Amino acid sequence: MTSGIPKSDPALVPPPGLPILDLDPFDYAYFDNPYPHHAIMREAAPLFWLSRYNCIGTGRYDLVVEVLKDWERFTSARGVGLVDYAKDERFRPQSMILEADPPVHTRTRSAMMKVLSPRVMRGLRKHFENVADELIDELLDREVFDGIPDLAERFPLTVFPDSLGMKREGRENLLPVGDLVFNSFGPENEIFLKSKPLAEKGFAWLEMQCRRENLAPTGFGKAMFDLVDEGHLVEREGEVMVRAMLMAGVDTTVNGIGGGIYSLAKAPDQYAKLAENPDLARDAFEEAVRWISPAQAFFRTVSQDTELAGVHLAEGTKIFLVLSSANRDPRKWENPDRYDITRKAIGHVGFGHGIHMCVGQNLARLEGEIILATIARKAKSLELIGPAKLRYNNTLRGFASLPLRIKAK
Ligand code: OVM
Repeated sequence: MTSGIPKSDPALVPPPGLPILDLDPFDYAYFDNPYPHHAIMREAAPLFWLSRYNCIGTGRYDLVVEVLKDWERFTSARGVGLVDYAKDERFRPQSMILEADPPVHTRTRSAMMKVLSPRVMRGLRKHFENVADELIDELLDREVFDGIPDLAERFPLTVFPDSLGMKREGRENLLPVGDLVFNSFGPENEIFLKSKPLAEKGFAWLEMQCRRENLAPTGFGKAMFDLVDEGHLVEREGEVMVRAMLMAGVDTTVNGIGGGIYSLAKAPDQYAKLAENPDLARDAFEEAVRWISPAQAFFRTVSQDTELAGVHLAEGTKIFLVLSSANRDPRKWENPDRYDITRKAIGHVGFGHGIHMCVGQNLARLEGEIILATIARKAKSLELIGPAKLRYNNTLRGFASLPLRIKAK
């Protein structure tokens, strides 16, 4: 494993006229309360320069969308983190979907869409509901529990690897590996370095789990290798795509579900509304993805000299896209800081936008909806009874601990 360190490039200087921000969007203080920092980024100008990382950034909704739409000018193939694959060391073997542009991306994305199709999702619903039923019943018996390990981690860690068809042993490596991969999109700071030793042995293990001989005869993994057998992908591509599912599909849904539970526990009026009408669970989850933005930010790289918002951008400039800020941009959202399950949250960029928009979004929604609906059907109250503790990650926003009490209806 190599260490991905962004080497700030002295050739990259701030375009004239841009506000220069000295804030660090990857330090503990920022993560403790990112919202005032988002406001600074949004209000400074459409684009700003981050002096600590020598890159452009935007926290405005319309610009985040504009950049994400335009994959030709703003490439993903040079990495979607701070590191520029054209200049720096890659932290891990390059993804053929996340870190690729068309035409490669078109082929791999289409394979992933087949594996995670709406029809496949419909086939999973009943099983997911049964698992959620049993889990929430157990938690209702306990009444007091930690919403992260006991629920937000447990549910996806049960249903996701099983649906993929992966072996049981070693699954404890999934979260640490995801934690490190999502840290690696940011700088090599203390948060990144602390997550490294925990994941080191998981990387080799994960590579092995992606091989066809280690996958069950049914599930997403098998479906991916069926596409290999049909000639859509070569063997190694099949493995890389299974790896992408395992790296991208666990920590994200844990933080999405944790964020959904936190959102509802912090807004008792919204929980009451949901408990009255559990059919709102899918909207409640969607709004939580907007309000929390479990995936807070990604980068793109300027592929050729261009202009954006009237600013000249040099080829090779990294652009920091603050999805979480766009999701609370008052230019786009009314009362953006309010968690409102009846809001039309559609159009948020919590799953991204454009050709790279989260390919697992319907699986994430299925998991999130089912957990929130099951709680809402069975519990008359959902209360936070102690301090919510953050889990620090350079890309993901979520919690390490959520002390909760739920009472049966
Ligand atoms: C991949 C990959 C890994 C982590 C996250 C992700 C957010 C994709 O290997 O393609 O998407």
